[in-house]
Amino acid sequence: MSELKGNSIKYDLIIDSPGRINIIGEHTDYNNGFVLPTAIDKKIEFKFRKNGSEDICNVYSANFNTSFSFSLKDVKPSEQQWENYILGVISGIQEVSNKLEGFDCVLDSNIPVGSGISSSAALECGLAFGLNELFDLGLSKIKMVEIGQMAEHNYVGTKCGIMDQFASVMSKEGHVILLDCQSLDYEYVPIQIKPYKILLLNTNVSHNLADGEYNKRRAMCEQGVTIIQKKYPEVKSLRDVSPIMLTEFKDELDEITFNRCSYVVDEKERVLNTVEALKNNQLKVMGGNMYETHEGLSKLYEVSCPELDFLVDFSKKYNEVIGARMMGGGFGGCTINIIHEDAVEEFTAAAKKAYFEKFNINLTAFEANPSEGTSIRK
Ligand code: GAF
Repeated sequence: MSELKGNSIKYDLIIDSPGRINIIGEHTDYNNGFVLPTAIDKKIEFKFRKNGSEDICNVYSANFNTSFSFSLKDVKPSEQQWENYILGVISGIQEVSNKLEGFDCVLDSNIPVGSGISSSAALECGLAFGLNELFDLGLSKIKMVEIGQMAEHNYVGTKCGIMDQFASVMSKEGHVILLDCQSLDYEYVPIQIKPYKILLLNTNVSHNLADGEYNKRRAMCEQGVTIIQKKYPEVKSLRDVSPIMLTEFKDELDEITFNRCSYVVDEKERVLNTVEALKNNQLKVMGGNMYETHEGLSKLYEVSCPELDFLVDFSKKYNEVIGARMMGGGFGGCTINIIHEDAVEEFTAAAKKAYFEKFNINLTAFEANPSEGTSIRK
């Protein structure tokens, strides 16, 4: 296995698989709502080669300097969580194809793990994409997206929606994707926001209650739907519920479930409103919506944390920041900020200083540029 590390080895194929941002539409994907994500210029590089074996596969992660091997004849969940992202994808491919054979794969990533920009989807989708190419599996892009999502459900244990995998595979440079998570219809919307930039501030915290809490949020939304269905049987998900309809259930739903549902139905409207604003270059409207989203995620959906709230509040002191919010599943990771290009340097330095003073943790910051989805390196 150690020879896999060698740079002199010849690989058959190199794949770049990106992380993603999401302008707005958080925790809406598994409620069949809308999202507005895109891939960014942070990615995992995969080098692949066939190794001539019928079934033995070797995977090496350069970042963690760790490797593992498995047989295609015996794919099952592992105790090592990172291996499950890989094994889950292999298992998903085996459900639809018997063409896999032994391969070697070397991974090298510049996506910060646990930062809410979905290194996990990049891992799942890059693997599916690469193996599809290497073994000529004939999988459609949507099939690869679904295989990635199911790896997360069945092997990792997070009942995630489809946004991250969809963004990782389907994105187009310079655009965000308006994705309808119910029909999977989508539209590429240009994102030309000059003189503004997209700046991510990474709290560098990842509170470990995240996974269980994510699944609990999903279950609560489904519970809410079950109660609403007693009066409105045609309602299939929170996608079908308007803010006014929801108020009819204020007494029937317990307060926490009501708050969770209330955030989701409002967020659905905010995504559509934000797309119109973006198309009409009303960037301050877009930014205002992002602040509202953060408020909902923090107070009603309760997936924020003190570090994220601090950074969003801090951004409000700067007129040059027109919108900010926590991004992704929550409980840590990054905030996404829309900031005037002239203010990036000063704001970043001030945020780093204030954050360190408050939490004794180093903040990291980087600009995110809407980029192409998973692709073969030419
Ligand atoms: C995580 C999940 F993987 C996504 O499906 C999505 O629900 C997101 O959290 C919240 O919007 O990234």
